[in-house]
Amino acid sequence: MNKATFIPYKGPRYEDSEMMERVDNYYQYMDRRRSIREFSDKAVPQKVIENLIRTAGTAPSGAHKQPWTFCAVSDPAIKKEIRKAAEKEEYENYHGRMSDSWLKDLEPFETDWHKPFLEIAPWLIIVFKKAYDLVDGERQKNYYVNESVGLAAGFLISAIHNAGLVTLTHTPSPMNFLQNILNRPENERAFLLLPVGYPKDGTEVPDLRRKPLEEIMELYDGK
Ligand code: IYR
Repeated sequence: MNKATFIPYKGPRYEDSEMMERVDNYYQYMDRRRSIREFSDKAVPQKVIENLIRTAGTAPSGAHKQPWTFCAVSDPAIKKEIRKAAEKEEYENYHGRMSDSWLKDLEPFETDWHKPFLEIAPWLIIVFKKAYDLVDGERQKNYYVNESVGLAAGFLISAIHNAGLVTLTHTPSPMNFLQNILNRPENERAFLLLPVGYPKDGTEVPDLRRKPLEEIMELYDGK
């Protein structure tokens, strides 16, 4: 049996007033994050992308299996190939595979099958989930894979926002072309594609409203 070694926890701790200020600032800051579909081609240093991915890798995961791989693509030839394959799938989605009610729900976002951002954004990060690990050719089970990789993707998105950069949670469907183009092993499945970069000058976002606290929180305080 593997026995864990335990070490003292060294996380931060704040007095109540500082905590109040921090949670308010963090909320205000995160509330400025928006999904962006129009990117500038301005370069982002590889070191920045590496640290964003390091941050994503701090997410909790089932039995600490860390069942993820983040592919960082800046090669224009690969980006072009990904765009071509994604647009082929999306064309089918928008011309028959998506239901009328789905298309209607997407109208406010003015999306269509064209995905130029896949070539314009300086980086594409493709998040893969590892359904299982391959250790010396043997399958080893991972746990709560979707939850774990979803959490890591959330950490990544907040790290991108913290860097003053923007992204879009893009899910071309089906996504198996990514596994082929990026030559990933058989235990990896594409989970999410995130273009990362600066927004195009003057880009606009839909005037959405986020649900207020009363709509997303139910309190059980015994009173
Ligand atoms: N994957 C398609 C369609 C799409 C679906 C949802 I749900 C969105 O929130 C946005 C788009 C596309 O990328 O256009």
